[in-house]
Amino acid sequence: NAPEHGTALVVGTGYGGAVAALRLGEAGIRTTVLEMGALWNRSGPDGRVFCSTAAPDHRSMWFRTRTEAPLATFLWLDVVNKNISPYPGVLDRVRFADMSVFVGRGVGGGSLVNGGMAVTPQRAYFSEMLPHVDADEMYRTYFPRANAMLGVNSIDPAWFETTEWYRFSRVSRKHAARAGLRTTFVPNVYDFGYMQREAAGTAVRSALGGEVIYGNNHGKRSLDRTYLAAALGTGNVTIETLHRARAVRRERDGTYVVTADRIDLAGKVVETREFGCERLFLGAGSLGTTELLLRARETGALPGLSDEVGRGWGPNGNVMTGRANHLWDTVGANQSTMPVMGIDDRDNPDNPVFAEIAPLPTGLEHWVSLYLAITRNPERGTFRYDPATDGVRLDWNRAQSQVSAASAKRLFDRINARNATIYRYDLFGGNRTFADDFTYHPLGGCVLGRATDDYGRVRGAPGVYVTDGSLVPGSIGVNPFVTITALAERTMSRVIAEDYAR
Ligand code: FAE
Repeated sequence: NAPEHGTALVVGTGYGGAVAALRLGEAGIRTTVLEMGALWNRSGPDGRVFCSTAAPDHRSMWFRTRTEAPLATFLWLDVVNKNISPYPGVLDRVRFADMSVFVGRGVGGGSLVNGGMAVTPQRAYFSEMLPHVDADEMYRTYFPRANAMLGVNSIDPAWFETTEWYRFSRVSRKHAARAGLRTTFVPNVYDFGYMQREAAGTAVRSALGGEVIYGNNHGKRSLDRTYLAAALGTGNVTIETLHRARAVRRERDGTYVVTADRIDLAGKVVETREFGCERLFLGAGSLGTTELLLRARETGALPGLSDEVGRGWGPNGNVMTGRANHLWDTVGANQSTMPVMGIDDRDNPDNPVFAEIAPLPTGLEHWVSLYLAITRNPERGTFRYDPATDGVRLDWNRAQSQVSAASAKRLFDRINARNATIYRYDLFGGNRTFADDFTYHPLGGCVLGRATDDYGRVRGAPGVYVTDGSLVPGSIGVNPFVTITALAERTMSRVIAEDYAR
């Protein structure tokens, strides 16, 4: 296979990859994008692109025979997961020894499966995590740019107060208030105008139809409708789907070659291709980018990479928990899948927590208040290359997760005490009240200013850049995609102005 020379190559179509693709395309640079997942634009036999959470089929998960939803059971029954046939479905759960990581697969990456919560971090905590980044510039230029491009909007507070679809949030707000805790609205990329039409019965239901972790058929401004659509619109960007980048090497002339396996819908490798490029932008996410760079360093393909590659990983302190409400405190059979409110105790110096009030849309009253708490867990994990499997292992243990669970427990013990309520034991398996063994927010592995310079230029590999969540050092205190997008915007404007001008 002769290398096919393009000017720039992007790996991954999540937030980091999508920003890179658009800004390169706009600058007139011919850009090829490799994405291991599928393009989600064609309806199945049921007339829908994505399957629903309640009735998952082959489209739900990445090559599985059974779904692996985050909430395993309900009333201790295994009613949530279903048998499916293997297919390049949209949600993947990557299992390491003591931590599993949920990620999106497909054109749009995590934006296809996530809850759409679009939160700009507190400035003080952003600066604590990323002290070398000019916060003035971020909050003046790049956070506003990211919010505008992603189509972030907020729920109409008047509608929120009256609609049955957010009763679950109002009940949790009341319980938090009794414990002296503040709540705040959380912006989202889901179109709230569309959601109100769903509620009125004039639009097809998506968020109000139980759709989220296996994709939304309507309403959500995922990246394929924002950044990636704009990138393709430049005429300079092409996306190769079902292409999994496996290896990176540097040629004598300083260009790079990425080896990628093209798979079919059964997961079989049908072709191995080489893509040459002058500059390589890694947007394969915290797991994908770190694995590519670790493998390149450890197999000797890019021996100059820093020892920092693989370090500084964290789950953003994610913990889920559920509380059992009193019979008179109904949360409603009808629940929107898009969270819009969080318990905001981030300014508590003893135990800062941001706990989102999560829906549990089963179509039945269940009296459960569910939460995704984002704690400030300072523990960090390390990825190591395993030559036996040609994959990576994650050094992260249960005691490290316990730090997150303990912090969430301090907050929810307060709420339970003031409301005379208890935790639910039936949701996460093993009678556990806190699920701290999985994360939706993998961050780090190629931390900004350590494995890269302050603009994502990979140390020891000139012309290679990281633009995704692997830059963020393990914690950002809120849901991460706005931060990832804003940092990618900052990197791309610097790289196009400086590196391409040379
Ligand atoms: P990401 O979006 O993961 O994109 C990486 C892309 O690269 C994917 O499309 C991969 O398929 C692809 N890829 C990986 N390896 C390769 C390879 N070797 N070759 C080719 N392609 C590859 O990365 N965040 C929020 O801010 N708000 C939320 O409400 C929220 N809810 C979430 C709910 C769920 C269920 C999940 C899973 C995540 C949620 N997140 C949320 C996290 C958010 O989606 C995540 O931080 C970003 O998607 C990460 O963006 P990256 O660009 O780093």
